Amino acid sequence: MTYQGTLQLNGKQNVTVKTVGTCGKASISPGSAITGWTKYSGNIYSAPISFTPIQVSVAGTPVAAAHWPNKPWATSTSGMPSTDLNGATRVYLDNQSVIKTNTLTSNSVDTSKPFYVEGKLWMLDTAGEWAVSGGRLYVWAPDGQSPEGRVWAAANANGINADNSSGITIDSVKIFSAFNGISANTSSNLKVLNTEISNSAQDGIWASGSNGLTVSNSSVTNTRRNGIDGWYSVNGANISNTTVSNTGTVGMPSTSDAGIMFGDGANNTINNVSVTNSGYHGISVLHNRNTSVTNSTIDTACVYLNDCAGIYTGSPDKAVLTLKIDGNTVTNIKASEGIGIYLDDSANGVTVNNNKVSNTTIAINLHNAFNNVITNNTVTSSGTVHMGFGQDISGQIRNNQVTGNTFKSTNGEQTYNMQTGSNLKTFATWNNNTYTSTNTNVFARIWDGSSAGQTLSWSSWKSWSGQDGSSTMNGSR
Ligand SMILES: [Ca+2]
Repeated sequence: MTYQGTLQLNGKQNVTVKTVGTCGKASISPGSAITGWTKYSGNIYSAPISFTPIQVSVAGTPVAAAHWPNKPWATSTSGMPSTDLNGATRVYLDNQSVIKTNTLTSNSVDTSKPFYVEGKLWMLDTAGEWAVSGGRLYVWAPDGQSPEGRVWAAANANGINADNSSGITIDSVKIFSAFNGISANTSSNLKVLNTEISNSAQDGIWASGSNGLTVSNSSVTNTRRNGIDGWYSVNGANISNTTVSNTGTVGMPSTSDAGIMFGDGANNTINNVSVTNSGYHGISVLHNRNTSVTNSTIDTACVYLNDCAGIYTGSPDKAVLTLKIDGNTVTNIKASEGIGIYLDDSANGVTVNNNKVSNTTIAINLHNAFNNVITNNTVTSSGTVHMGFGQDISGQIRNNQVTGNTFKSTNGEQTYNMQTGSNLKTFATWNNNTYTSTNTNVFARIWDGSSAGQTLSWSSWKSWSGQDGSSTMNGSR
C-alpha cells in the first residue's frame, strides 16, 4: 500500500503518522508506477510519462540519468558521439572534495575540469540508465529485460514535508523515491522512528535549522546528496540505532557531503549508528559543540572524493568544540587522502578516545588543531601514516595529548608525520603508547619547512622529542 504524493505536515503541530496493524509498513512516495512499455531499440524500452522525474527505479533499485561518459570522469569531448548538449547538465569535479553542476545553455561544454554530462536520450547507451524525451520515459533495465511492472518514477517533491513543524512523530513507515524523504527544515522535536527511507534524489532527511530531532531504529539508504542533513545548523539532535548507507554513491558521483552531515550547532548525540559507503565524509560534525559521536561504525567513505574522513570535524572560528568521539570503529577509508578521524581547521576541545581505526590512508589527522586529547585508540593498517599533524602557520598545532594508544605498523607505515614550523616538539605530549612495527627505522617523519625533512627511527624519535618515555616499541621501552 503506497500513499502517492507528498504528505503535507508543513507548519503542523503534534501530529503522529504511524502504520498500525500487521500488514507491514505503509509507504509514501511522490511518484507513480510507469506502465505501457514498448521496445525502442535494443534493450531500451519506452513508455509515456507526463513529467520529468528526478528519480527512477527498476525493481526498487535506482537507475541513473543517462550520462556520458559511462564512467567518471571525462577531460575532453573526444569520443562524444553527439554534440547535442543544450539543456543537458554538466556535473564536474570543482576540486578533489567538491562536485558541482550547471545546466548547459548551448551545445558547448566547459572541459577545464573533470566532468560528465547527463540528461539526453543519446546518452542512454548502457544498462541502468534512463532519459526523458518527447513525453516518453526511456529505460535500459539493469537486466536488459522489459521494465513493465517494475518502474517507479518520482516527481520533484518530498515524501513528507514537515518544514516549520513542531512535535511531529513519523513511526513505522517507508518513504521512497522522493526529492527529500522527509523535509524538516527549521522543525522542532521531530521524531523519526522505525522508518525506512530510500532512493532520495537529494537527502534522506533534510533537517537544517532543526531543534530536537530524534532518529531511532531507522534506515536511510541510496541517497544522492546527504543521508541525514543538518547543513546550516542542527541543535539537540539524537540519532541512534540507525543505519545510513550508500550516500553520494548512487549511480554516477553526485554533490555530497556526508552520510550524517551536521553543520553548525550544539548538543547533538550520534550513538550506535552504522554509516557505510559514503561518497565523501561518513559523519561530519563540523563546528558542533557539546556533541558526541559514540559506539558507531563508519565503514567505507571517500568513495568518490578526497581529503575527507570517516568522522570529520573542524572549528573555523576556533570556538571550543567539547566534542567526544568515543568507542567508534572506523575502517576502509582509502582515497589518496582518506582519513579515519579528521580534526581539521582549528578543531579544539575534542576527545578522541577508545576508537578502532583501520585500513585508512591516514588514521587520525590534525590540521591546525590544538587542545585535543587522543587516548586509548587502536590504530592498524594505515596506508601511509597513523597520525598526521599539519599546520599552515607555526604555532597553530599545540597542546594536544597522545597517550595510551596502540599503533600497529605492519606494512612499514610511519607512526607520525609532522609538518611544518619551528614548534614541532610542542605539537603534543606523547606517552604510554604501545607501538609495534616491522620497520622501526621509519617511525616518524618531521619537516620544519626550512631545512630538509628528516625520517626518525624509534630511538631517534625518543631522543629528538624527549617524549614517549613510558611507551613501548615491540614490547620494550
Ligand atoms: Ca551512457
